[in-house]
Amino acid sequence: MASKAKAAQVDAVKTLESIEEKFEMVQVLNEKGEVINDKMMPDLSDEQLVELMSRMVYTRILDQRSISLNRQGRLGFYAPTAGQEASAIASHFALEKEDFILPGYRDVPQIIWHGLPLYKAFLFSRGHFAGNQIPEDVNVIPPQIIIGAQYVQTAGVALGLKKRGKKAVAATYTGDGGSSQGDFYEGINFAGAFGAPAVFIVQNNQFAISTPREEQTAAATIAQKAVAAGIPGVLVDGMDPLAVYAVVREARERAINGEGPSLIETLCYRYGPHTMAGDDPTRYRTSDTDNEWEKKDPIVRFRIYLEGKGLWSEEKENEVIEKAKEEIKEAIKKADDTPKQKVTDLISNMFEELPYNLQEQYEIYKEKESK
Ligand SMILES: Cc1ncc(C[n+]2csc(CCOP(=O)(O)OP(=O)(O)O)c2C)c(N)n1
Ligand SMILES: [Mg+2]
Repeated sequence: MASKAKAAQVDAVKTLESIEEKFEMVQVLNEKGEVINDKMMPDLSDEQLVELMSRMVYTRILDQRSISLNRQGRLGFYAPTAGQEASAIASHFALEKEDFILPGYRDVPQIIWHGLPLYKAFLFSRGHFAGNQIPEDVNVIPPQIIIGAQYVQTAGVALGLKKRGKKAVAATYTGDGGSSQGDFYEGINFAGAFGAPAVFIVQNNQFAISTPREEQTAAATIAQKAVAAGIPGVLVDGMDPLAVYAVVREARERAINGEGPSLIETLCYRYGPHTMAGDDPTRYRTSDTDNEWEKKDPIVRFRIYLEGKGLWSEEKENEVIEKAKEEIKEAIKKADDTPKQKVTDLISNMFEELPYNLQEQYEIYKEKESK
């Protein structure tokens, strides 16, 4: 006769539910640009607020121009960023020059604001090796294409910073899709175990190409995945620049104070396609959902907030737009003027010492290129 099941000692379902409900979304500005959470209001000067807005507007223009240049065949690989400006730019604004950034392919704006010259970002898009030659004083590594791989690398960079006694963090970005990768878990777990000063950001734009967030994980939030690694996790409104700045700044403070890494999920939306390589978002998203998210636009809400404080105007915005267009024009010209990549460049840039088979190929191409 089957023995009666023992009464459960703990209610595992209740434990899960009680954890999940704690991950409420942090917000400072609502969709109308009103402050709804003064306690979280970051300590930013008027000048810094204007700078943050300027960078977001500039980045939106850069996105529009990049899409157009791509359509003209003047850029190569490009992953659109519109809609993600609060998530990407305000999170980066909370970092310092000495911090390291390990980006994914959609995080090119953050590394530009960290110091990568714009023309190099365009060369990266064209697959030119010079786009991945980062100036010595710019603490970034080239954008990662392998989903999630940068999370493991970030744990290593952060541990290196800790061992050298630096007051700096390693910050990284992946997407909602990236949070399903093994590298994601390995990275946050390792950094947690070693108390490494890392800031792990997941830009949850709710789609991994066409796969919706709901099919990505049974977890109610991505932020709660921090619990298993024993590190703090925060869910933040990724369309709200002030909330994003506040939570990333706090995570950075904890990290440099020796309190280890954090995981931050920024809930946002990409307005455009996944990349310019040809996916059609209308096949996996409705225009109703697009419209709903465009109402939450980070630039619109920040503009209303700043205008209310007398810090922003149409004139100011136009100045930023003109500056962006001018700089983009100069940068694309500089990219055009960069000598074309040769096969020998590609080979010689891969290794310090060439293996014999590549040495042979190198000689063959050198000969061809000399004609
Ligand atoms: C390891 C690996 N698997 C699959 C791919 C193909 N791939 C490129 S982008 C992408 C979706 C990633 O989505 P997400 O992490 O949500 O980032 P998003 O593009 O939305 O910013 C996939 C599966 C890849 N680049 N690397
Ligand atoms: Mg995504």
